Amino acid sequence: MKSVSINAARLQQEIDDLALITEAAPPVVTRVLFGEADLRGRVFVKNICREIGLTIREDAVGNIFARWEGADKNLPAVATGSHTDAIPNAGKYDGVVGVLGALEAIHALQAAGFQPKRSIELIVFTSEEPTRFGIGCLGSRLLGGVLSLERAAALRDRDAQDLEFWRAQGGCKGDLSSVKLPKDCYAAFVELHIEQGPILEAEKLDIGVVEKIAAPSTLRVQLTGVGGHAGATLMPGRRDAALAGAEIALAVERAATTTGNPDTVGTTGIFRIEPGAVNSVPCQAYLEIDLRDTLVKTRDAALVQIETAVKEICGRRQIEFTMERLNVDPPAICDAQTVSIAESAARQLGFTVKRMISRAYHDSLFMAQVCPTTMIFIPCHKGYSHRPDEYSSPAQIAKGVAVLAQTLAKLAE
Ligand code: HGY
Ligand code: MN
Ligand code: MN
Repeated sequence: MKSVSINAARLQQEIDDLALITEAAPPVVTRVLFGEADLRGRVFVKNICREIGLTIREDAVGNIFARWEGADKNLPAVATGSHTDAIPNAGKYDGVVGVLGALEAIHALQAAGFQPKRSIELIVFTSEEPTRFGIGCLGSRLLGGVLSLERAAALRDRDAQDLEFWRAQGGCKGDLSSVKLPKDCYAAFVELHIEQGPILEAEKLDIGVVEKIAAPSTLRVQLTGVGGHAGATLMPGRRDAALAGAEIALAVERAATTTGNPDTVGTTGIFRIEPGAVNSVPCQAYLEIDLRDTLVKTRDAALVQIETAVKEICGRRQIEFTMERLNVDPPAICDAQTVSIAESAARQLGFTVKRMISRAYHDSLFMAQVCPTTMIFIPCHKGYSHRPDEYSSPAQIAKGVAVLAQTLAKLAE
C-alpha cells in the first residue's frame, strides 16, 4: 500500500459546505431530526458516499450505512461513523468530523491502494442529539436494542408529534423491529470526534483515545401553578410555576456540586415558562435536566437528590408536577484491544496521544454494547462545543483522519 495522504483541503471544503445546510443563519448550525436541513444534510453525505463507490442502505429509523466491500464478505465488517444532526446554535464540527472525516479516511485508503479483507462501513446515526424527542442517540439506541419499541412509540416532540410522524417526514421504510443489529455484526466500531473539552488543546496533544464514556441521564419536569395578573395578584399565596422551576434548577446545581466527584455535571438546559407575558404570573414551567457522571453511584445519588428536591419544592409551593426519567444510561467501557490499536496508530504516525474519558456522550456509548468500540478525539479550541465558535483546525482534523485511516486499515486487514 502506498502511503496514505489525507486531502485536508477537500475535507475542509466539505465541512464548510455542509455547515451551510442549516435551519439557522450561518455560521450557526442547526439540523434537527428529519427537519428540512437534516434531510438535505443526509443527501449531501450520501452524494459523497456514492462518489467514492460505497454501497448505501438506510434502516427503518434512518440510520445510513455506506459500505466499502472487503475481499471476504462473510467476515463481520469494521464500522466507523458519527452524526450530522446538530442542536440549536451549534457549530460545524460536532459529529460532522466523524462522518466526513471517515469518508476522507476511506477515500485516502482507496487512493493508497489498500484492499480491505473485512468490509469497512460508515454509519451516519439518526438523531444523536436529543433535540427532537428529549432523548439522545435514538438511532444507536435502537441499533443496540437499548430502547424498547414501546418506549420509541411513546416518544413525543414538543408539538406532541410521535416518531411515526417524523419517520414519514424522513421517508423511512420498514418496521422499527428490523433496526436492532445482530450480535457480532461488526468486528469493531471506531468514532472520530472533536473532544468537546479543553484537555488536548491545553496539554498540546494531537490525539485522544477514549477508554470510557460518561454515564448520561435526562429528567423531564412539568410544573403547573396558578396564573394571574402580575399587578393584581398579591405576593402571598402566589403559586408561581417559574419560581418553583428556578428553585429546582438551583437544586440541580447543588446536587451536581455536592457529590464529591468533580466529574458530576448537572444542567437545566431547557426551561420554558407559560404564558411568557411580562405581566402574567407563570402558570406553567417545563424543564429538561441533563445529569452526567463518570461514576454511576454518584450520578444516581444526585438524580435521587434532584427528584426529592422537586417533590419538596412543589409541596411547599403548592405546585402540581409530573416528572419523568427520559434516560438513565450506564457509562461505556471501550474495548482495550481497539483502544491500543488506535493508540499505536497515532504513535506510528508520530502524533502525541493520551487515553481519556469522554464527558460528552456519543453513539459510541451504545455501539459499545454491539461490538468492541473506541473513539479517536482531536482537540477543539478552548473545548468549545455546542456553540457556533466550535473550532478544530484543518491540520488537527487531518491528524485525526490519518489515525482513523490507519486504525481502520489495521482492523480490516
Ligand atoms: O450532549 C452530548 O454529550 C452530545 O454532544 N450529544
Ligand atoms: Mn453534540
Ligand atoms: Mn457529537
